[in-house]
Amino acid sequence: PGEKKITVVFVLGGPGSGKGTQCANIVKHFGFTHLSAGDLLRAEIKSGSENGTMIQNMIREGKIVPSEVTIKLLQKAMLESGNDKFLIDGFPRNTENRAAFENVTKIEPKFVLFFDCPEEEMERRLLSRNQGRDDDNIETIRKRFKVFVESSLPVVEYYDAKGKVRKIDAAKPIDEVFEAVKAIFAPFNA
Ligand code: UP5
Ligand code: MG
Repeated sequence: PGEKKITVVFVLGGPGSGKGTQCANIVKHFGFTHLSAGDLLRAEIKSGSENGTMIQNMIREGKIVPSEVTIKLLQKAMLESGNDKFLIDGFPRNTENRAAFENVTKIEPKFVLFFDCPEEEMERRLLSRNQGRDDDNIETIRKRFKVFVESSLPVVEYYDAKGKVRKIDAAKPIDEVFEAVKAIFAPFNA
């Protein structure tokens, strides 16, 4: 165990399950810093970094960007935040992401918040989001769903076996989902 007491919660769930929406609520009530791996990767594309084109192509195909790229962005954002409580949203997305994060940072998540939502509902939400995301088209959405089931759900299962998963029914309206989320984070208000 490291010297500094850092609290990390992984926020996982399928594309459009509401990770970003609920993280914004958690930040307001519980003093966490929200780090969306997808947002950090999209910012990296915009910044014109040398990895930008590679990241853009992978996101368009719904593929998972190499761990070292994502982990570097997460570590930098954690340092720059000055906070010690983090919601890491949309990461780890596969077993390799998970193992690499553990090895590099030595951080174990406090728990995993898992937003459970049927694909048809997630598809509806993504197709009506209209935020100009390159990956919100039906072809890429189907690829994202497939990668989620094949690569990301095993990460949830790994933490579930350790008793660390807090599963939320994410198909309900936003405020009802947040009521369930609040119950899980209540200890952090102390
Ligand atoms: N909405 C939200 N909650 C709702 C509710 N309860 N009822 C009705 N509507 C609801 O929500 C999506 C939409 O639904 C919004 O319009 C919202 O208002 C509405 P949002 O909160 O944005 O859902 P979220 O789960 O955050 O969806 P997102 O599309 O961001 O999830 P993804 O996991 O697909 O996207 P992410 O940005 O994490 O990753 C994108 C890509 O980046 C990946 O496919 C991958 O290619 C790459 N990536 C990596 O390679 N590595 C990483 O570590 C991370 C990403
Ligand atoms: Mg998101």
